[in-house]
Amino acid sequence: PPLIRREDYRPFDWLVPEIRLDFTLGLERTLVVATLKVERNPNGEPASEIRLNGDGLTPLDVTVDGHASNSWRMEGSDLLVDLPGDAHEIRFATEIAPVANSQLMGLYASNGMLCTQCEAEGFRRITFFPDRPDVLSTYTVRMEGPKDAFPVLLSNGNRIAAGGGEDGTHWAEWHDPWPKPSYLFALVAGDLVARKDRFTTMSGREVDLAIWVRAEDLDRTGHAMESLIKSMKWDEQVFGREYDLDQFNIVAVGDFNMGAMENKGLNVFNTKYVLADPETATDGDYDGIEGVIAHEYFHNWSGNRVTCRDWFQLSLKEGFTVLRDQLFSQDMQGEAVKRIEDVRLLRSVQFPEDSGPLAHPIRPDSFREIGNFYTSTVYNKGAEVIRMMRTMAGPERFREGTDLYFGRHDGEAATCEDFIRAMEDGAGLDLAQFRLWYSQAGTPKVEVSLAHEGEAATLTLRQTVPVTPGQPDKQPMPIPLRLALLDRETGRHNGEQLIVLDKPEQVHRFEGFAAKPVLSVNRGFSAPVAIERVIDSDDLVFLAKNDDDAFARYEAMQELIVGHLVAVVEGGLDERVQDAARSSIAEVMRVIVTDAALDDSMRGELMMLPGQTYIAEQLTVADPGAIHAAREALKGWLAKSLEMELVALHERASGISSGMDRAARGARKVKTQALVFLAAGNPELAERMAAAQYDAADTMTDRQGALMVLAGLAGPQRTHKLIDFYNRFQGDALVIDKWFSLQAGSLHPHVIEHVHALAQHPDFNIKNPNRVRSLYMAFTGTPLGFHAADGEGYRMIADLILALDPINASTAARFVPPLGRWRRIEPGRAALMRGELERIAAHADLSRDTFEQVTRSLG
Ligand code: B3K
Ligand code: ZN
Repeated sequence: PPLIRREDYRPFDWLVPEIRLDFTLGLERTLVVATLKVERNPNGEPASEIRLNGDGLTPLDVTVDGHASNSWRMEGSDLLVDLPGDAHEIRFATEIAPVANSQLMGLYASNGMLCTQCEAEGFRRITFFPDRPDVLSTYTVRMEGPKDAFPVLLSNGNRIAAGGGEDGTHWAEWHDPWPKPSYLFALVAGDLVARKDRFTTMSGREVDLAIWVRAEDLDRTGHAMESLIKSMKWDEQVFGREYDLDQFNIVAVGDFNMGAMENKGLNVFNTKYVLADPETATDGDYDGIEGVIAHEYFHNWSGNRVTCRDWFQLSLKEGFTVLRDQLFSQDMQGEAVKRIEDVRLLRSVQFPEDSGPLAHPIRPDSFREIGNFYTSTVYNKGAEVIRMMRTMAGPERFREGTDLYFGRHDGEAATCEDFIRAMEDGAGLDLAQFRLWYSQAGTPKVEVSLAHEGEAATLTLRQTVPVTPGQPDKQPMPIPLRLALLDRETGRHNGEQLIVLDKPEQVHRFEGFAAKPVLSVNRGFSAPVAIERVIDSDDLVFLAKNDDDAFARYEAMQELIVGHLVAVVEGGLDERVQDAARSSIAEVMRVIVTDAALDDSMRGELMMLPGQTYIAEQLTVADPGAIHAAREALKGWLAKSLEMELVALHERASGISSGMDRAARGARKVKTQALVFLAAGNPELAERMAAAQYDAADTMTDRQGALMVLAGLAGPQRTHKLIDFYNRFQGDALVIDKWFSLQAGSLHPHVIEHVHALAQHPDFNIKNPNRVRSLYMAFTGTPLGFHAADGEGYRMIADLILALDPINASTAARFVPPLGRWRRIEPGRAALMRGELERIAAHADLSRDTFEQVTRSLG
């Protein structure tokens, strides 16, 4: 497969101002007649033919300007049609087989319904078209099909006509007035019911809202609808963005490659991000739904009204939209906890990506398969980069920048450079050097030290940007650091400052400190960097107890624990030093567990130990077994030292009534956190308490939390509750997904055998991405399973990739990165991981997706 380069971008030679699609729908066979109005692009090259992308299609009945045409040919899978003049109408038909489409790209069948997924290059599996985001057309879509199988017919925009035939068929015609690229096209046909509501926009437009699901799921759509209405309101208030059609439809689908898709006026969602009630969805699921509904809705402006010129610009819409959904969720649920959650995700997924063989800038320079670049780097680091602009400009000036961006580029396919320029002009920032954040990969490292002499504190900051594949030399980048100097006695400070570190080294002097203050730096995680600071553990303890920035408080706790665990793993630590470190961690943890002034949501965050992958990131070469052992040992020690406090916390939290308010949610969070610790210190007690929590549970949050703890324990309650859970929820796909992933992601020493057995379970289905992910993605996080020293876990994932690749390439390729981490793992396991990658690479018929990921990972 060829390498596509950002530098090679050329405008398309033709414009396609209008397209009409006529579908004759069937699950086995669907006929598509496409009619394209094409005109020469004044900005393109004069060409005698037009290239229409296809993927696995055969053109039928090609006509040009109403006459049957022979002047076309195929080149690979593309259709090339001769066009002598400046404007033509091209028409052709294609025939597709939705039930046979296991890739779930293009038009496919799910549970008897038909639906589409076109981003990034799925439209070419439906019909021939210049399938690139800079070709914008207005779409008119007519669908016709059997009324009993497909009573509901949906597409983008507004429904303009509908009718029925005598023969049991019916039809509907939709028109979308907003020009859009093909990746935003969508069609849905099925036996669905809707939760309906209305929204009046700020200028008074009445919008009909509908969330379409299978009849049995209707009563689980309330939260999604509330989230949608909140998102629409928030985007008006915070970004001044108003909805622009008379209808907004969301459809939930059980077979879907990712979370959801922002098709214009017709968002298609994974059921996971729509359906919720307290018995079947956790508090985390509720938040996920709110965030993803918002994300897709926000794309209506950041993505649809202003789209991307080419796929290298993906972060233009994704990074920006992730930031928008993060800010929304911060406003809905509280800023501190949301920020901590976002940073945890960034560090556990994006940091490892940025330090491994798949590292790429948020605006990549080349790819073979764009599907491989829907990454945490493009999404989450992309959001961090725009968040830094917001931090430097302040929210008001940032808003001026986004207003200018939307105003300037409405209706266009834009670039990251366009966004940066709008920020410079609208927000008044100088981003000349800041552009490096778009072109350089790798997580910058910032070394921080604070000295004190006389009345002055001197801060020294030093940055390095690590070497990444294809980028041996790096320039220093502007790194905005929010910081404060805390008085050691009072814990107070005289205000926060923003320092932008834009040189390799900078020194800042602060006067008026008779005693050495304690430095709180990168507050709110103002820059996505790794801070390395010289700091006493006493100061970390002080910050963990006193810092008024919630994130910084969390961070101090993490740093304290990571420092200890890294020292343990690196070995040679003398017993006394080790005990002293553990005692100081236990001391802070006691304050966190018992502090009456802390709210439980925040307490739950502060109690969370740094994750396995984040700890591994701190080591040049990691031994997953050793990290796991050290982490469990610390957990056990903390549980033993704080057993009474943890039991009391669990008891108090159990007394808080169920409900969806902040207090009840916080209580549920700390309850399970307490069990997680106790399981490592006193497994018999934890088993009893978890079983009781399971039995008393009136929410999925409590039930899942209890079962997660039991799944990692050896006692009899493990089996009892797993059987009960299965019987209780059999047939509810989203809950059975949880049942799979709780077992596959557990700390149980026999997790590999469990996963082998689950793969044979009648409910396992390799064609359903949710089920595949719930079994195997959860497994790739297990130190004792995936990283089993004999390589059996690696082999299992490689076998999965090979089996899944011909069925669903984009899902298969997502399992490659865990194996690609080999360079950072101890030599024994590294060789085994590499061996599995080589075994995959040796297969001749790999998809473009898997081929690219495997070769880059071996690189
Ligand atoms: N834009 C889609 C992602 C499409 C992924 C295609 N492989 C969802 C989102 O980010 O909102
Ligand atoms: Zn998105």
